[in-house]
Amino acid sequence: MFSTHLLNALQTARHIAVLTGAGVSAESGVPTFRTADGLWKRFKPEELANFDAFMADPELVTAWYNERRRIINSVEPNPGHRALADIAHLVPAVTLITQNVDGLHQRAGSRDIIELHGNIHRNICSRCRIEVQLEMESEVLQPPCTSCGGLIRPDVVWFGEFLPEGAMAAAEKAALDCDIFFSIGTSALVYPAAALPATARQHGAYVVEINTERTALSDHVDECLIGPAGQLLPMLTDRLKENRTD
Ligand code: BV8
Ligand code: ZN
Repeated sequence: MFSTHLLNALQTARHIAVLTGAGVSAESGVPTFRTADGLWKRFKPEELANFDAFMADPELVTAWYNERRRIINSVEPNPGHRALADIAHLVPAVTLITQNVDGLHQRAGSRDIIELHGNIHRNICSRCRIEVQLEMESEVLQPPCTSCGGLIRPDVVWFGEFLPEGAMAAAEKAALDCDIFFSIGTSALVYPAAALPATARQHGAYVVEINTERTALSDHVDECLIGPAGQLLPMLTDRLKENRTD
C-alpha cells in the first residue's frame, strides 16, 4: 500500500506538512461540497459561500450555515482526524493546514492548526468584523451588530475574499520547508490553497495525495493513495509507530 520510499521518508522526516479538505471529515458524517445533499443539491457552494449571495439573501445563507453547524455539532472526529493528531507526536514538526471550517481537527487533539478558510463556530459582524457570540441556534438571522448595526455572518472565507492575515504565508512557509507534503481529502480546485502541493514539490518535498478518487492534483504528486482517509491514515501512523526510533 505505502511505498518503501514513503515509509523511509517518514522515518527520517523532520517536518511534515498536511493540507486537508472536506474529505477528511466525510467519514464523520459531514457532507463534502460535491457529494452533499439537502440545500446543496439545489445550489453550488460557490453560489452560497460568497458575500453577494449573503447580502442578497442573508436568511438563506444563514440557514445553510446553521444547518452545517448543526450537522458538525452532532458528529465526532473520525480515525483520520485522530491519526493526524497522533502524527504530531511522532515527527519533530507537523504543520496542519486545513481548508475545513468544522473545527474537527481541534476536537481530535491537533494543535497549531492553520485554518485557511476560517471557522464556522466563530461569527463576526459583516461590517466591523468584531466577533459575536451566537445568541441562539436558530434559522432566523442573528440580531444586528450592537456596535454598528451590521449583519452577523460566519467567520469563514467566502469566494472572492482574502484569506486570514498571515494564514497563507504560514502555509507557504511550511510548504517551502517540509520534507513530506500530504494533500488529503481535497479536490484541489480552490485557490490559493490548491497551489500549496506544487510549491512543496518545487522545493523538494515528497508529495503524497490521499483521496477516495483521483483529482486534478493526482498527476502532479509523487504518490497517490486511493482510499478513505479514515482508514489509510491510521495505517500510516501504525507503520510510523512501529519503526520510528527517535
Ligand atoms: C482568494 C469556506 C484572493 C467557506 C471555502 C487563482 C488565485 C486566487 C484565487 C482564485 C484563483 N482562481 C479562482 C480564484 C477564486 C477562488 C477559487 O479558487 N475558485 C475556484 C472555484 C476556481 N478562490 C477564492 O475566491 C479564494 N480567495 O483567492 O482571495 C482574491 C480576492 C478577490 C479576487 C480574486 C482573488 C477564497 C476561497 C475560499 C472559499 N471558501 N470554504 C465554507 O466552507 O462555507 S472553499 C471550500 O471548497 C473549502 O474550504 C475548500 O477550500 C473548497 C474545496 O473543497 P474541498 O475541501 O476540496 O472539498 P470537495 O468537496 O471539493 O472535495 C472533497 C474531496 O474529498 C473529493 O476529492 C473527494 O473525492 C474526497 N473524499 C471524499 N471522501 C473522502 C475523500 N478523501 C479521503 N477520504 C474520504 N473518506
Ligand atoms: Zn459591527
